[in-house]
Amino acid sequence: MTAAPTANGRVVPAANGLVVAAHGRHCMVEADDGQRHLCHSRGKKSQCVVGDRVHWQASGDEGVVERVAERRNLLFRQDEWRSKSFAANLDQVLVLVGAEPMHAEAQLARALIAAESAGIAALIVLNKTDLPGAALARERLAPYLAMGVTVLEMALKTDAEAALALIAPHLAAKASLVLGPSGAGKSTLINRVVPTAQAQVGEISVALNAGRHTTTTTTWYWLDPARQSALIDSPGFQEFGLHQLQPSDLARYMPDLRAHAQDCRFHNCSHLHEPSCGVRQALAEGQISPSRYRVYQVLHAELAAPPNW
Ligand SMILES: Nc1nc2c(ncn2[C@@H]2O[C@H](COP(=O)(O)OP(=O)(O)OP(=O)(O)O)[C@@H](O)[C@H]2O)c(=O)[nH]1
Ligand SMILES: [Mg+2]
Ligand SMILES: [Zn+2]
Repeated sequence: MTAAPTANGRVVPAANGLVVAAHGRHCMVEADDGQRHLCHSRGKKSQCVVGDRVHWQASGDEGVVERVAERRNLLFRQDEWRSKSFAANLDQVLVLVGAEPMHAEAQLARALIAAESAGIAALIVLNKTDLPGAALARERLAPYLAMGVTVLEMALKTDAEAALALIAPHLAAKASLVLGPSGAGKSTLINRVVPTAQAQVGEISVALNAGRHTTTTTTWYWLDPARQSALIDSPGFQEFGLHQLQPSDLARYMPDLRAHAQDCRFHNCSHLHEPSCGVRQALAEGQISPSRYRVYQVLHAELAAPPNW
C-alpha cells in the first residue's frame, strides 16, 4: 500500500475500489466498505471506466485514482476518429432492442461483434413486445436465435413481473452491461430491477454534473446486498464503429459465418468474391440469412476502406 500526505499533513493510505460511474475525467469510486467517493484521474494511465478496479487515494473531499488494475476485458467501440469505452470486467452484455421503432439490425450486429471480439458473452433482449411491431422485430431476430444467441422477449412497461421473472436467472452473480439504441428501455429495465436506481441516478448526475433526464453516464447498480450481481446502464448509441478490427477478422466474430468459413478453398478467403467459398455457398443454400451477409459486406467495406482524411 502506498500513502501520501493530504493537505492537512495527515497520511491517508491508498485503498482499493470499484468504479461505479464515470464521466469525463471524473469517476465515482466505491470503496470496499461500500462508501462512494468522487475521484478524478491523475493522468492518462489512471483513466478509468465503469467496472474498473482501481487503487485510489483520498485527497481532501475528493479522491485521486492512482492506478487502474489490469482489465479482464473491455467493451469499446472505435469510430473513425475516437474510441469510446463502455465498461470493463464484464461477465455479459445484454443487447436491448425495442420492437418499435424497428431496431437497425446493423447496430445490433455491431454490438454483438464488439462483445464477441472482446471475449464477452452476449444475449439479446427484445423489449416492447406489447406493440404491434413485435412480430416483425421477432422475425428480424430469427437469424440470431438460429446462430445460438439467447433472445429474451419482454414488455417491461406493461408486464414488468413476467419480464423480471424471465431475466432474473440470467443476472445472478454476474456483472451485466445493458447496451442498446436510445429509447429501447435500458433505464426502464434498470429501474424495475433496482428500486433505488432513480434516486441513485439523480445523486450521481448531480455529483458528476451530468444530465438528469436522459442517460448520459454509464452507471453500475448492485442488485443484491451481497454485491454479487450488477446491472450497468449506459447511454444509447447511434454510431458503433468497429475500427479496432481487421476486415479479415470480421467473419471470426460472426458465428453464423464462422461456421462455414472452414469450407472455403482459400484460407484467407474474404467471402466476397472467391470461388469455392463456404460462406457464399451457405448463403445460397439459405443457411446464412441475406441480412446477416449484408451486414458483413457493409462492415467489411468499412473496415477495408482507407481512413477518410
Ligand atoms: N410500449 C412500451 N414502452 C416501453 C417499454 N419499456 C419501456 N418503454 C418506454 O420507452 C421509453 C424509453 O425508455 P428508456 O428506458 O428511457 O430507454 P433507454 O434505452 O434507457 O434510452 P436512453 O437512455 O436514451 O438510451 C420510455 O418512455 C419507456 O416508458 C415497453 O415494454 N413497452
Ligand atoms: Mg436510459
Ligand atoms: Zn469464403
